[in-house]
Amino acid sequence: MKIDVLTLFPAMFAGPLDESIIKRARDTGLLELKIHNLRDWTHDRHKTVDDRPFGGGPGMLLKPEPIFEAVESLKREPAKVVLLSPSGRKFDQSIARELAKETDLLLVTGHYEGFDERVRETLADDELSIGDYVLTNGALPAMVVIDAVVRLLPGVLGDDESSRDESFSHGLLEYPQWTRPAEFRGMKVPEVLVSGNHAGIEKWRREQAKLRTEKQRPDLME
Ligand code: 4FV
Repeated sequence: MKIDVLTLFPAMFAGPLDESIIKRARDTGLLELKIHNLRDWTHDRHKTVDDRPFGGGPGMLLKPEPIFEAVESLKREPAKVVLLSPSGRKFDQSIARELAKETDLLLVTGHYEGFDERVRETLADDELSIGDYVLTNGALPAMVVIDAVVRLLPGVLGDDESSRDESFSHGLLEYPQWTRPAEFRGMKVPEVLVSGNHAGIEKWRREQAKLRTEKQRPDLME
């Protein structure tokens, strides 16, 4: 998969995407990730990317020209242009699975009060929000999307890192798990898990996942 990111804060991407599984995906060529500075598509001495909103109001908006020029020069068919903003559809595991089927993504991250509406109307194939809270810019949302999507790409997770039975894979939260020691400070592992009765273990785990979801995320049960 190829992912291009358009941002005013390229340095924010150094670190989170240079470690562990995402780093391995980049090293093995399963992911080609490029971070682009929006200011590279400005032509004035001050590299202006923002301006005041028509009709007044607080703050500044991202101007259309630099973003249009950047997207037009970066977009390769069949790349999907995705805006990151609080007014996007709520990103979740099913959308992550959806995006993992794409070959090329162009993530456009916001800043200030957001985008000139013509960016949304004309350039965006999709718009995603990572949650109902306001961040200082769209860099972290882009990294969240990249992490959730790339780990689903075939060959990225080793067999000991499966995405098979994890949270949201069956619409439920994950069942509780224990590892050695079987007893720690008097706290024992549930008998069923050391019983060797695999059918019993599967049944118990499904029940636990349901109980946890009902308690923590009843909205998921609907
Ligand atoms: C955001 C979110 C988010 C809003 C103002 C950047 C900031 C600034 N993006 N999911 N939540 N963006 O808060 O995606 O433009």
